Amino acid sequence: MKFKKSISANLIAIPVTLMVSQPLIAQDADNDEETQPKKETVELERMEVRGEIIRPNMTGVLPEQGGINDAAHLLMRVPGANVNGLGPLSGIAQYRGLFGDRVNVDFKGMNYKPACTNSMDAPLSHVPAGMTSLLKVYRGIAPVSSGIETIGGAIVQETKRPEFTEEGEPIDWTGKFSAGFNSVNDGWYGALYNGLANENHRIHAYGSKEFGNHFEFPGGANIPTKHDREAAEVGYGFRYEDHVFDVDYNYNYTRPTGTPALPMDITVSEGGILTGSYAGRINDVVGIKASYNYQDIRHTMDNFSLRRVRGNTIAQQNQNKRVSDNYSDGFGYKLAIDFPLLSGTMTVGADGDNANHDATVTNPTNPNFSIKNFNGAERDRYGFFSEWIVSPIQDWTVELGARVNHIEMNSRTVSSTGTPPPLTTLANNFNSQNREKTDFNYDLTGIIRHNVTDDLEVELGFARKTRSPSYQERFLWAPFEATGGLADGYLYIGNLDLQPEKSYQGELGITWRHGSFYFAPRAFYRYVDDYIQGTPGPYGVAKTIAANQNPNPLLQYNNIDAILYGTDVEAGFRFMDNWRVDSMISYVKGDRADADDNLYRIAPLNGLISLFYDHEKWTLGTEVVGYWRQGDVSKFNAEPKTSGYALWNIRGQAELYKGLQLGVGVENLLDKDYRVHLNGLNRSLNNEASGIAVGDRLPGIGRNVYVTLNYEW
Ligand SMILES: [Cu+2]
Repeated sequence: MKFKKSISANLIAIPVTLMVSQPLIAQDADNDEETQPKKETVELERMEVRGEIIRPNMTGVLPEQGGINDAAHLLMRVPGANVNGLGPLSGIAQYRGLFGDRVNVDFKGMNYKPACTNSMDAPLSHVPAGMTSLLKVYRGIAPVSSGIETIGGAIVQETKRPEFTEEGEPIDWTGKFSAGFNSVNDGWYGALYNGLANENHRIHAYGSKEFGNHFEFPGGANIPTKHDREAAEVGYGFRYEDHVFDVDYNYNYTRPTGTPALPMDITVSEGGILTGSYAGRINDVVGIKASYNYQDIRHTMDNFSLRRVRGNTIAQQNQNKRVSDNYSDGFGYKLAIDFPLLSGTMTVGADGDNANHDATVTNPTNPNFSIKNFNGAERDRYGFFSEWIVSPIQDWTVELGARVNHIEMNSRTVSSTGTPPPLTTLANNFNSQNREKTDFNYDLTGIIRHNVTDDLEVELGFARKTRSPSYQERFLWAPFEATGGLADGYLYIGNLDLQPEKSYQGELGITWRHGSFYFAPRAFYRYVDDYIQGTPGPYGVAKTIAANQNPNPLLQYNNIDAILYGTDVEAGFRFMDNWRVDSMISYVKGDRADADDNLYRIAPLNGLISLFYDHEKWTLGTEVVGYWRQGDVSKFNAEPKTSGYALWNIRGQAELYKGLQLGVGVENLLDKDYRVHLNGLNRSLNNEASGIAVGDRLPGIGRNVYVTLNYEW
């Protein structure tokens, strides 16, 4: 079948994961297949040990054994992808200049809904890097089946599961223990996985614990960036012939953890995701995948547990203390059926989710002060999609997708007590308006792939994608910084009249591999009609309230037009049997189309190049990560520019004993002092002692020596 051929032809080396042994990768690839009874052969070559393309257009990343706890930070190793790091465990996925709700994160068929109004518990933060077995990113245009709203791309996060044994084989016990230490924050982590399986049943349990102090940098410490998190997962699966059922429960308990880019820090984030899934084939012809999930998350943050609160006297400080309690709960489902159609494969499906958000703001020293920030803010999505992949003539593949989404939003009435009267006026205004909103959106994709030769594939794609406004963008009724983690220090108000975003995207990709060389450049151009962004305006009472709290002009979410374009490239080669060079480069430019401005929070031109020596029992290498200065900053919120920098890392790994791997490395070897453009602006008074004023860019981590130990059986 042409499609299968195209998969193996697309296996190229991705310099995304260092220090990972080949057997581990091969096993993860097996895991991935094993959940889909329809086997697709994915060949792994010796050279391709750093990652793989799981299907055309998809890149896989395995958790690195370096100093990473936050799974979102793995994205820094994917071309075009990056992370908005609000804190050590609060990374928001960014892909080609779009981030937050615009990038779909799939975990076991569900889309996690952060409880925090500022996304401190961003989707990738629910499962730690240590428990993530594979992070997959669709490069370029994400298929319509990959999520309900995928305007900015799609990411899949996976955890380990045992594989069913073959008929007649005994019970198989597999496990993995991993632990590590980072010197830059005296951080420790440990994770233990155990799985038992026979041919019909499988169970697994996972647990992890991680904690660390504030990150150091050459100017001092970035306070607060301490973190403390526990996570666990249990699961049971059952197989009968071609039918596999799985039930998993994934739980996260985050203790006080800093987010210096935001006005508050996490005090508790706690909750779980229950998923049930079925995958099967009927008569070896029709494939069915179905899943259901339920999530229930509680999140509390404050501005005084981990940082100093503003005020010269105790009384002033007490007056400024704030606690915010946030909740999100909801359920989701997905059904996808695939079958042969006109020599291709057709997939049709339905998916949806209902999410409810509540948030209050109180003052622990003043029981009369209470604000209902969000009350029953509801966002319900109902989608239907179809996707057809066909190879009409040899060496040509066509992928066509269509999706319709019906999105319903509503909010209960809000209130404020013990606050200045103008706030009550705003609450009454909000309550008197019609808050029930319905959007009908449709997405279309069309991709053509052509295998010009066995070594060269060319891809041309077009997509129309949509996104309805978030609950914050529609229902933020008073000036707050509850912005899904924008971290620009501005106060925002929502807009009930917002229209959904419509994106039109063109994509050109080339994958060339010849012998031990590979080269895979991609270019894209995107026009977003009704892109949602803050704009200043009169806004009456709200503006008066905002002016008393924040010198910056109040912003309201509005529809503008935006253009994003850029390129991302990965390339490398292997030489003299044991040496390899891998590199990647990412560039994106974001412009406002209807005014003279740049888009906010766009990653500067960045790249990575590495040189490694692979021995049978050990690997040693070095890499340089470079970020150009970012001068194309947004005017609407006076985004500061960032200087460029280069970091030098050294990494080594050795197999001490069968299955036992020791990793050692130094990141930022020269202890460079640098600022990370995507991390947002400092909001913590504690950082002033280290020369980082409120409103300054936050520092990147200083020199970090790490040690990791992994034992797999
Ligand atoms: Cu929060």
